[in-house]
Amino acid sequence: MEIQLWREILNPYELAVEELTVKFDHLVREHKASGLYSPIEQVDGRVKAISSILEKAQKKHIPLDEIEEKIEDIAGIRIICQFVEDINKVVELIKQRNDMEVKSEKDYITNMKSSGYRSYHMIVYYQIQTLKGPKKLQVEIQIRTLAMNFWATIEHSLQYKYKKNMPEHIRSRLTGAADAIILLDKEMSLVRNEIMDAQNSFQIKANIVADI
Ligand code: 0O2
Repeated sequence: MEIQLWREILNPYELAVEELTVKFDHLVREHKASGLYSPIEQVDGRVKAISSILEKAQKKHIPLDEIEEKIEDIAGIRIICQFVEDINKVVELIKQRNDMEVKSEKDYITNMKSSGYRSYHMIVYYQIQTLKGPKKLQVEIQIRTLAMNFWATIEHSLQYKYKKNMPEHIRSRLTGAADAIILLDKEMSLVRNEIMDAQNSFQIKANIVADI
């Protein structure tokens, strides 16, 4: 396919990623401006590289004219949270919006992948405006904690380095690290609960004093 044709296909996805990044970043600012805890820590976005699209199409036997329909993650947004509990809050925030429509969800947190990968995936339909009029696109939103993201980033680079031949001792280290990440997220949740409890009892005390 000509590079010009690729540009035409990918341009709308670039717009979708830019718009959605701005919108999620704005949600963070809205929480902070209202004095609320933001379940979103960080937002990243990317349009899949042409080489990765072609690789996926080949792997899944997808004809070039079906790429936009069958490759759901041409546009990708990654939302990073501090705590596991924040992930569900982000999922609910997305479901409540009327500028995106959820097509499907994959919960790799409850059902961890055999690699050790954990993350919550949503495919949403998102409409952008182009010179030719409105266009509805699919966007993959990955929601994960900082710790899950650390693991996935390292594992992704190793996957890239070794392709299909990751040495067994590295694979088993990654499995061990995935278990450690589960534990770390649990420990951090306990810390979070302590902080919330402390804040609640402080609030209750403050209310009692105010009533006297
Ligand atoms: P990239 O480079 O991130 O774009 P499949 O790709 O066939 O496994 P499917 O249906 O396309 O499955 O989607 P799935 O399983 O929800 O995974 C889509 C994306 O999730 C991947 O995109 C990765 O970003 C991430 N992911 C899934 N499994 C793993 C894993 O074991 N390790 C890491 N690090 N990331 C994972 P791409 O296109 O594979 O790659």
